[in-house]
Amino acid sequence: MHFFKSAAAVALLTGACVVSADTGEKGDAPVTTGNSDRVVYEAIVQSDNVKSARFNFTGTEDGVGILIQACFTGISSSQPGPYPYHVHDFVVGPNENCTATGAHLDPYLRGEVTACDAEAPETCQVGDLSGKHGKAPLEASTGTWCTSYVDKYLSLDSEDVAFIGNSRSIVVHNVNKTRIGCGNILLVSEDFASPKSYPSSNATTTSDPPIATGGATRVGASGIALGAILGVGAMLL
Ligand SMILES: [Cu+2]
Repeated sequence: MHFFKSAAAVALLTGACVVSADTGEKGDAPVTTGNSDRVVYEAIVQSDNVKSARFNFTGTEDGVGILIQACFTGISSSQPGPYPYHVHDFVVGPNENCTATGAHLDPYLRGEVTACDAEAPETCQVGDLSGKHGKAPLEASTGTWCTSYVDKYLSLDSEDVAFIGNSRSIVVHNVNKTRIGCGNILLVSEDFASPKSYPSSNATTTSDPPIATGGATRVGASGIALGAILGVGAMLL
């Protein structure tokens, strides 16, 4: 029998008629702990429609959740946004095939029939970053837009079903859900000496990105370079 707990069930019991958050067949996502702020993952998305979307993932000082810093640049202006983006289950396929990344990371089997309620993030698909924290707005088309937040339900522990590493990827979508760019989430450092020493700069453009070897898409770059890009986010800590 599935464990089912949601406000909807309460509503049925009380006879109320409300629209509410779904939760997973396996329940709500638990808050993750033990996420070291010395561990750094990153993902870089580049495609015909996404000039650049860079993501940096680290643990937190108290180990609760993951700090995510992201900057989006030059998403095709013919698509005014806002743009959803998510952690997907699998790596990018050959020839930058985003379809190969599969579905959203959803270990608690929540599904996506009902949209994520950002007021109840534990009920959302674990990988639904934009559902929980907001989509990338029009500014991501016209220039660069950055964001920074802690997601309490993703994990840096390879034993955790909400682990972002190994085979996961980031996919950026158009408004109509079309996949317009994707990149693998790669480990940068397991013991980054000083995660808060990223130089702060207003880096708005970078040199040509390195091409990943052995990977299926153009991903890569150094954590330091990304840190520079994301310096603004680091300053928000
Ligand atoms: Cu997605």
